[in-house]
Amino acid sequence: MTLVSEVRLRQVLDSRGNRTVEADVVTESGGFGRAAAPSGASTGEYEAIELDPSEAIASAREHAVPRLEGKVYVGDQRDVDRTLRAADATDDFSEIGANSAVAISMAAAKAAADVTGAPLYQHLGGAFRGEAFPTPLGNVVGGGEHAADATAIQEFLSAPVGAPSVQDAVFANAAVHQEVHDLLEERGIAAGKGDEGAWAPSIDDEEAFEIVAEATDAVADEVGFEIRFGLDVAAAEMYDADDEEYVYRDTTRDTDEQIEYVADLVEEYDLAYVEDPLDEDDYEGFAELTDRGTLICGDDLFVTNVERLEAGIEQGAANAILVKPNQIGTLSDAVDAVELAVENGYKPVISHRSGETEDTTIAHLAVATGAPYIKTGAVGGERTAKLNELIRIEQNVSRL
Ligand code: 2PG
Ligand code: MG
Repeated sequence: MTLVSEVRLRQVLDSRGNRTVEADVVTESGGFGRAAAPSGASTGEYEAIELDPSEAIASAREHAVPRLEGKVYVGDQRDVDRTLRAADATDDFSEIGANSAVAISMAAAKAAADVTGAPLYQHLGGAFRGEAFPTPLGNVVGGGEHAADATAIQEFLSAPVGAPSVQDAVFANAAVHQEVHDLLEERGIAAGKGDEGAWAPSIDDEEAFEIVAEATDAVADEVGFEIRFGLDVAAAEMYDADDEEYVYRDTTRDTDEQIEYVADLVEEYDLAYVEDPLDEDDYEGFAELTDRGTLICGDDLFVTNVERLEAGIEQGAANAILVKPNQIGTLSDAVDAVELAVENGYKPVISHRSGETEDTTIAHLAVATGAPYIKTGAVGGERTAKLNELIRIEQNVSRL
């Protein structure tokens, strides 16, 4: 056990070119860890609070750093995270910022791993894992809050469920991404990329379904294993609470129509996964849709928060939870959410944010917790940082 000797905080750039918080944690024995906070665009109403990075850093320097330096053992992650909560003294990290908290929390875990000489996934509990790696869900077409004038549904996610290895799965998602490009080109549709590197063509959702279905089928034929696809509807972003309806490009749907629409899509396209098909307050609607089949995942619904997940478990809302450490502020809280989910038969899906850095913590977290899925894009440096790390971990564990 070695004490935290220094916590350094700075602003760096994220993938959108926005400033974010990076933390270095140094230990008395010379251990070192560095991590950076990601940032969402389609943030849930109940997420922990991200402050302006300069304010978050100033506040963390004032309240948290003095409680950590020389006082907390770096290998005791729960104590690190409890100290961050005590320093903040609010429910939602609105004092020091969830961005400062998560960067310090993750950097401390990396410093602890460095001290022991173990890879981060082992330090986080992955020593007995490694047989079942997470299936990466790769964003190949998207719009919503991640790109202007593109699909209403935020993400169309390639899901290579039959891949024999993580490496095969990662390459398959990149191939689907490429195939989508070729199909768009054949149709004469120009497309730039959205925040997560997915194609963001100015097409309606119907055409996106056609293209993604064709692309996943074509790549599945080529690679010889099953590739399905899924969605992040991010429906809270399209929900108009006054009119109680979901607003699409050319149409609106009330809650019953939304449930029928999504259930029909699941059937028609054999969707492997649907995230946030309904508004973040609609536990009942989530429960109804969960009864209709497939993986229904709560992101804005649960915001990696065990209390919100408990409410979901009671009502049978969803059967999967998206886990984003910055939504709740610490690694301990994120792991608690994973454990509660697994105990209750919910699948944890470890996830990136639309604004990311080259930080790879979530790849290690996914392996360490034995999560069956990880959502971290298909292409782009801040996405491939995690995907390539998964490939390395797989090789390390399996000695491929
Ligand atoms: C989501 C995420 C990541 P954001 O909605 O699941 O894909 O987007 O980080 O913008 O909330
Ligand atoms: Mg989401």
